Amino acid sequence: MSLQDKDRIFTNVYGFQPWNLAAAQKRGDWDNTKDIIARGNDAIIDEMKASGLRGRGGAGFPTGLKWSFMPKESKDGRPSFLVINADESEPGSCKDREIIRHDPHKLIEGALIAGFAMRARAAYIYIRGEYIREAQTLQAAIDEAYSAGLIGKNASGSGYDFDVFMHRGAGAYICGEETAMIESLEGKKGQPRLKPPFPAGAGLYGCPTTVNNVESIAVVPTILRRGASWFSSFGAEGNHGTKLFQISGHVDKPCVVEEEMSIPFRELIEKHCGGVRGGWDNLLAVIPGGSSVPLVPAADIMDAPMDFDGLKAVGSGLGTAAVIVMDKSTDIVRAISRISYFYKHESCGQCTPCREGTGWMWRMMERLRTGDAAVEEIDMLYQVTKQVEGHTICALGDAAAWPIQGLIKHFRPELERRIHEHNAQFAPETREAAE
Ligand code: L3W
Ligand code: SF4
Repeated sequence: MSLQDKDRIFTNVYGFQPWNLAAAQKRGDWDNTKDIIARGNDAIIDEMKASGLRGRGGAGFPTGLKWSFMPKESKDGRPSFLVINADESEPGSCKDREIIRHDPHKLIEGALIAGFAMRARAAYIYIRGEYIREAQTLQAAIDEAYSAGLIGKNASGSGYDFDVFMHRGAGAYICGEETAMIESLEGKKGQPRLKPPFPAGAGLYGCPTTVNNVESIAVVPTILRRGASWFSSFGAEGNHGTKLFQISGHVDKPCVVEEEMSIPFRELIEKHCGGVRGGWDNLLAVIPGGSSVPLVPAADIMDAPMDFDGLKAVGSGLGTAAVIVMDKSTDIVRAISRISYFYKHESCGQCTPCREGTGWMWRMMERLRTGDAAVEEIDMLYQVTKQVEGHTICALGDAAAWPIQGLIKHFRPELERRIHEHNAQFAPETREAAE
């Protein structure tokens, strides 16, 4: 089970060809887009549902179903909007960056088709502030598409008017959360809103809005050209399609690669990364979906299907498919502590369990890193993660709790070893002997 070149959607992911419109059209982008639009809004949504595409931004929510939540009729003359999440900030994630750098027309064409299907007036692409060159490329591609009449008035000759705007973020991870992104687009502080209402009911400027990840939108034109059954022929039941995996850490050749969903972990790494540094016996653990999902120890991940359900079955998740491989040279406690620091730093601070809990958990993780703690505090830390998980406005609280829970579940002996070692070092008899 693995993908052949002819089945890849992102044929220019490594930038061997130019990103510009002429080159994109040679690769098949913008080919009779008008005909796809002529199929009609509901036919497109039905095709997307049949394809089995699940959101590629982390949550894996069925894309066609999400689109179907958008109203068919405008209430009080309110427009609908598509917001595209290009605020790629999850540690380990670097796929949307490659799409924007090398295949931006796939994203813009996808925005038009998705926007049409949902009867949206415009798409706002919210791009991570640090992506400076990517923002330049994206804006240049949007300008090309306007000049060629592909978007704007009578987009692609379809009779449908559709605008695409790019908006640059300012460096906050939390603006990748869909409602914080909407707040930020409205010019406010990027803080998540309570859900419900979901954006489809009340989103940007109070109007019906769908927020989709870059990859979710960029695959839309190819799915509609090649057909839902082509896309759904890849991957396991409920986990269909192809997927950009981003593999970093202790492999011989880190890379971003499009592969079939559900490919077993070991096959993914052997085929594209040249294996684990120092051989398979040297593998310690893997964070398979970006820093928000729990780590999986080596023995459990080897044969795991790299998809939403396969990784859930081993206590983790696919997230954005940012696969972080750690060999036995990794200080695993330090690695998770560093992730804890990230969430403490990125908490927007509006709910107490997250604002106070992320700082508390990080300080506790630092004590466990040095061993300056009591064994009972491991359980106390676990209890605190449970108080944070599920008790916050957005998923950042969960994201801060889960990596620590994974560490305690799988590496408790290592935490205890450090405590015992530290205590032995500072025991009175040890100190006296040293003096
Ligand atoms: C209408 C309903 N809409 C759900 C929509 C909802 C959203 C989507 C998924 O978090 C995860 C998070 C990170 N009526 C609906 C409905 N929706 N029920 O479906 O919603 P949800 O709440 O399951 O997830 P979320 O809040 O969007 C996203 C995880 O992704 N993550 C990755 C983060 C990645 C980045 C990046 O750099 N790209 O930040 C990794 O695991 O932890 O669990 O649209 O409106 N009844
Ligand atoms: Fe803000 Fe954290 Fe609450 Fe999310 S969970 S709204 S980041 S304080």
